[in-house]
Amino acid sequence: MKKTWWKESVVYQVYWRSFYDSNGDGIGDLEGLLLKLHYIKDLGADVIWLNPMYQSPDKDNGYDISDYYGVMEKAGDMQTVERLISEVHNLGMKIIMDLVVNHTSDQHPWFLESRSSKDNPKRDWYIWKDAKDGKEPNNWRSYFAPSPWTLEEKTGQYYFHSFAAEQPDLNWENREVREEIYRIMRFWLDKGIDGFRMDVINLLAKQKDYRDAANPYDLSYLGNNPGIHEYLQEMNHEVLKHYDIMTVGEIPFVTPEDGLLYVGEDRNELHTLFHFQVADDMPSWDMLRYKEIQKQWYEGLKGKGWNSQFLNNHDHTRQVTRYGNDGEYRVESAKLLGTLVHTMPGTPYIFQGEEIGMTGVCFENISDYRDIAMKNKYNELVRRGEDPVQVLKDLQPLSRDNSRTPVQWDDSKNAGFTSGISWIKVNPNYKEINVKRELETPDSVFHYYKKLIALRKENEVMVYGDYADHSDGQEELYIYTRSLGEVTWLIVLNQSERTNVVKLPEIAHGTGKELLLGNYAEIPVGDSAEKLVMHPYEARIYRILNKR
Ligand code: ISL
Ligand code: CA
Repeated sequence: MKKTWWKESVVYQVYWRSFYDSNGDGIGDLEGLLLKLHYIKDLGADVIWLNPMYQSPDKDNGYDISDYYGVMEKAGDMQTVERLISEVHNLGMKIIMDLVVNHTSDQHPWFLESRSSKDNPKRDWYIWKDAKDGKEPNNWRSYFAPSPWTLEEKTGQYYFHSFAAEQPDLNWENREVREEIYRIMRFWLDKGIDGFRMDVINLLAKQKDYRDAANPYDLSYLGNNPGIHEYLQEMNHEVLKHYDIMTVGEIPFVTPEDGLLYVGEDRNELHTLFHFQVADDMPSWDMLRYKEIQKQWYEGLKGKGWNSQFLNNHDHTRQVTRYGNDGEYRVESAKLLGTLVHTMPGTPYIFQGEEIGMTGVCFENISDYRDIAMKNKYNELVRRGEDPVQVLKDLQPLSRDNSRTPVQWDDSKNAGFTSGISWIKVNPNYKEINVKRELETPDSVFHYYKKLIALRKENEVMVYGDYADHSDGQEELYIYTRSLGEVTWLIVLNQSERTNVVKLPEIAHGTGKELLLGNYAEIPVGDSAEKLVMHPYEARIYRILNKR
């Protein structure tokens, strides 16, 4: 595989509105990020992924853009963005921005024009259809609404939205639309950013006939439609290939086979992707499924394309709560999951707060939640007659707000996030879990992450090493190797609340092993050349010493 900086990097995701508030209005902002840049640098991250900060009515936390050339007032202004880009670069890091071009806000001037009349020149910039039998054009659902079709009374047609009604989809078939998007991309790249995280980029092309779906709840009809690869190749040709950048596509509903069509190195589309097989198939931890997914992606992309590794982000419940143990073994388990993400093949992502083991939340009231996806779903079910208490309970575990509460900086009011009233409640556990304490505690989650990242910088095997699973079929243990040339690393994880005896694969027998990193302090007792005794949620990384 060709060596590139973005394969070797660790990306840190900044959900700025919950990162740090510099002016006391209760909302994190870019100035706040500037004030805390050294913290990200100290952790060792190489690249910052900044969630959307463009001008927006903010119905979906910035994923509904009304001006791609403007900056949301809450976030800051253009000057601050420019300062941010140069400060990040001064610190030797890079910054990538969100590119949200499947849809705009319904307040974008393009849409205001488009909806105004059937013969408006911008009519065709969005997707308009006539009613079918006096109803929506088909039986589909949208991500955030019961139907992806909303009626525009004035012109009597429906417009299409894969997400909320406030997020109409652009019509990528229209050449003017594409050209305008490429202009926007060049505008930001010319400001010096180092790439894009591309929001639901495989949704750009739509099914031609909008036929009814057999199962409308399986939203996969929204993505990977004919034409998508032509658009991405055109985008690459027009814009991407002219810059030294990284691109990561958010690509739901893909298997490794079609994933490769997006990131194959010979395809001239994207560098890497987020697929959602783990998130979609695993509401909670499922070791066998996880191993299978990793194996398939490893084999599918090997030598041809590059993967990304993550277990949470701003849309998915914090990993220690969803996949680990956020009670008795929070610290161990947060470190174990970090070990996993950073030793799997692909570029690892850290979502802000993950590095201190932040946990999900369970607010008492629907009014404490802010997430449009959750609120719309709640309203739909309650309107349908379901019990509001039960509905809330069912939606809580995977609510996107689980990961959106403010970063906990210290044990002062509002966790030191804001001096004002926070836009979303702070997790009540901030007195125990916060950055200040993490920095002061030598064996904290933060310091463990720091070591993990440093290891990646010093050891190419972590980036380019071959992967092999030696624990097929085992439900609590994950034992795998990464190897590059003469170097072999062995990673052993005990993803359970029990002490487990681990039989080592033959490759580790009769040779020495050097423990490079582990999440327990004591020297292991009971270990031998053939087996290890592993504590609950214990994780170890060994270097296998070659037989002489
Ligand atoms: O579950 C998912 C994939 O199967 C989701 O995470 C999915 O990727 C998602 O809902 C799309 O997310 C992105 O686009 C949305 C925005 O609300 C999210 O925050 C963003 O990450 C619409 O722009
Ligand atoms: Ca602010």
